Amino acid sequence: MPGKAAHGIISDSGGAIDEVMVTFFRGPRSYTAEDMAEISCHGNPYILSRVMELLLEKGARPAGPGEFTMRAFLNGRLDLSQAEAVADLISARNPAALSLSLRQLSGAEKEAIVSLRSSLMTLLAMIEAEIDFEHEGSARAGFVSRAGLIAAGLEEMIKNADSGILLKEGIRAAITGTPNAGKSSLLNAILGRERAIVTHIPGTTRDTIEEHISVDGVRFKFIDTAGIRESSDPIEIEGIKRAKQAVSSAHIAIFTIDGSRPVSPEDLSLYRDINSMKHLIAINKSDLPCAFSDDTLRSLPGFNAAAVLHISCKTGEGINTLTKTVKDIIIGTGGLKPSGDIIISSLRHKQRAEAALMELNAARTPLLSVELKAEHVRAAIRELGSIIGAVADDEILTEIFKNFCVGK
Ligand SMILES: Nc1nc2c(ncn2[C@@H]2O[C@H](COP(=O)(O)OP(=O)(O)OP(=O)(O)O)[C@@H](O)[C@H]2O)c(=O)[nH]1
Ligand SMILES: [Mg+2]
Repeated sequence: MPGKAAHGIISDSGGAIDEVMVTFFRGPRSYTAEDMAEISCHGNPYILSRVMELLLEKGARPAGPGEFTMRAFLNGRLDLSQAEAVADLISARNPAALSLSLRQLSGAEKEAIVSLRSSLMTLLAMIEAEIDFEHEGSARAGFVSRAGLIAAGLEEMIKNADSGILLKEGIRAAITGTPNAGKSSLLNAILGRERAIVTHIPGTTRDTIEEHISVDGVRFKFIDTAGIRESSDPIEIEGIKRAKQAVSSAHIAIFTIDGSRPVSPEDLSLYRDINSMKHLIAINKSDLPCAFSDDTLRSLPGFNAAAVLHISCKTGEGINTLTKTVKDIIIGTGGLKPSGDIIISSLRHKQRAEAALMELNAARTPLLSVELKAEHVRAAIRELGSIIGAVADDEILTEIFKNFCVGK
């Protein structure tokens, strides 16, 4: 009977395999909107594979990655942004990402996009009326103000998208500094375990080491990197190259200095390389006497640090303050939005929204012919439509669903 679970024994020619519950869903009231049966077995991999074998023998086939969700989309049960939210939900690893995926799944994003898209359609209708009847004046004024409003809405959405993407994917914080500053010790202290090798030998770390950690519900990726210095060792040179790449693609750098020694020319030269990006300075080894004052750093040419902190990876002093400060710097200066203000939280959606805005702005160019205006607005409508799947081509669909785990 639809919606009711039945209890029974599943067996093959060799006898009973498991005691199971079977639930039958009659379409369209099912996940995919098709008729579906769900068999709940006991979670033993051996039992599961026996049951699976039996079903395959009887003519079933395993679902591909994202197939259930793709069917739900093709059958109109979910729009594209909701289908993508399912994938995000499955992989959400912190409360902020979870709440964003749930909002997207509930259709909050779809609603916002549909509303902007229908405003664009009204705009298009106004332009087409102008083409048909050539009554210019008042229609033109209406176009300018309406187009401006829609563009502002899109801009706001795009501005907040980075926060959404950051919250979902995590903020990359790269630990950089000269050899022996204590970078690997810092990664270990942040994680609370001995993840990276620490030795007194300068040049210990070669590869970059990345680990995720949640700070107050925000996902971070801390990256330990090779100490930067002149080197002739090919392995170290490769490590330094990777270190520089990791730093340049990070959202924030943690410039680590050994506070027990005077600031060196190498420290100064490295600082010049990173001072244009968002960064803080961690003066490490505060358990030892400090060899220079904060003022020495503050008077450095191009000093631009968001914070200067004293820490000791040995005693743990200042480590919690450091992670909180990193988070505050990102949220404060990056204007990380609370999840309630975020509509878009995927790069694909942001790119489509940007493309829509570009088309709309092209349509707003003064003195453009009405025909061209209409053309640009139509393109903007198409771009927004591709977010929710109103116009989805096969390539986009394959790309989206291939990232799903098998069976959802
Ligand atoms: N006293 C003291 N020693 C520290 C502290 N942090 C690190 N050290 C020591 O400093 C040395 C270098 O530490 P690492 O963490 O390996 O330094 P690193 O910056 O990763 O060095 P490379 O990987 O070579 O670039 C080790 O001997 C650590 O034990 C600290 O807070 N206090
Ligand atoms: Mg190291």
